[in-house]
Amino acid sequence: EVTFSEYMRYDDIVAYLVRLGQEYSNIITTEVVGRSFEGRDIYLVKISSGGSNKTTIFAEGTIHAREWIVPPVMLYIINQLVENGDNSYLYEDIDWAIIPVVNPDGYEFSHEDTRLWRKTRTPGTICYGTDGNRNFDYKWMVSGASNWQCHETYAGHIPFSEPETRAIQDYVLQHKDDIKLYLSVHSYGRWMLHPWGYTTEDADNVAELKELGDLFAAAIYDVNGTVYRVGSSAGLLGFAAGGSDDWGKGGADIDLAYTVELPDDSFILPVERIQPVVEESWEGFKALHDYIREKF
Ligand code: 0X9
Ligand code: ZN
Repeated sequence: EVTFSEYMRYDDIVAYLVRLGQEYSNIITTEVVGRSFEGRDIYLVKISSGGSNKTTIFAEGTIHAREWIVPPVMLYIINQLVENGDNSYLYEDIDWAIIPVVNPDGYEFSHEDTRLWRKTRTPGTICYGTDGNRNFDYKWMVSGASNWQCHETYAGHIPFSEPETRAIQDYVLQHKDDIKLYLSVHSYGRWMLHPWGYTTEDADNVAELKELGDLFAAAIYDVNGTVYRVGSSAGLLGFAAGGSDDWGKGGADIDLAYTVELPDDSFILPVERIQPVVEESWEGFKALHDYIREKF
């Protein structure tokens, strides 16, 4: 069963998703969209009231293993959409496609061995792992990424070298005409980041990106007073190319793409923080939905 009072292991997350898929088969389907390097199934959950080619919100999380607050936030979105009857309006016109854990190998490794593990678990000749969020094929390696396999931001020997990032690529490209919002969920720092990460030049639609980012931040602020900062990745955090958000916008042509950096000021949050963070984040995601539903 799902819990927001402790951090769940990957097998328990999958068991919950599969159980939901069986119990609420009219609105939720689970799909294995890829297999991690170590052979774990990568699950995508689709929530839809039916029909085809509907406007879709795509969200992926846990590309980075140590960001443990991300899985609960992803699961809370799914839980609230499916198990809370008051929320059915949120999938009336809009489909949701959610990959809660992109990097299950790293996530499990961060539980079993190295708590602050970030990368995948693909072995190199000397070191393990590629930074999934430097591995996407848009302006790959042009800034803020490493070609050294032992570095935390190792971009991989080629773009999309990782089965985990390829799973995202395959799904998103297959559904790119329907996906109107691309979300990459990370921690930490309370940032709502929009492209670009590879350059400090403005995106063509920077005004709209900022406007919607501000709506997200305002909805969250109203819950517990948590303050998010909104702006471009490179401008606020510094250069980092090969991120999934930049690829979503520049590679897959999804105009509205973001990286959410959840609270707090560490990768390690006490379990008492899970419930307040998932609740406030949910208000932010609902605000994003409302905008997308209105616009498309
Ligand atoms: O550096 C990252 O990959 C993200 N920060 S994290 O602390 N979660 O690692 C920020 C990514 C922002 N987007 C791009 N740079 N494209
Ligand atoms: Zn991250």
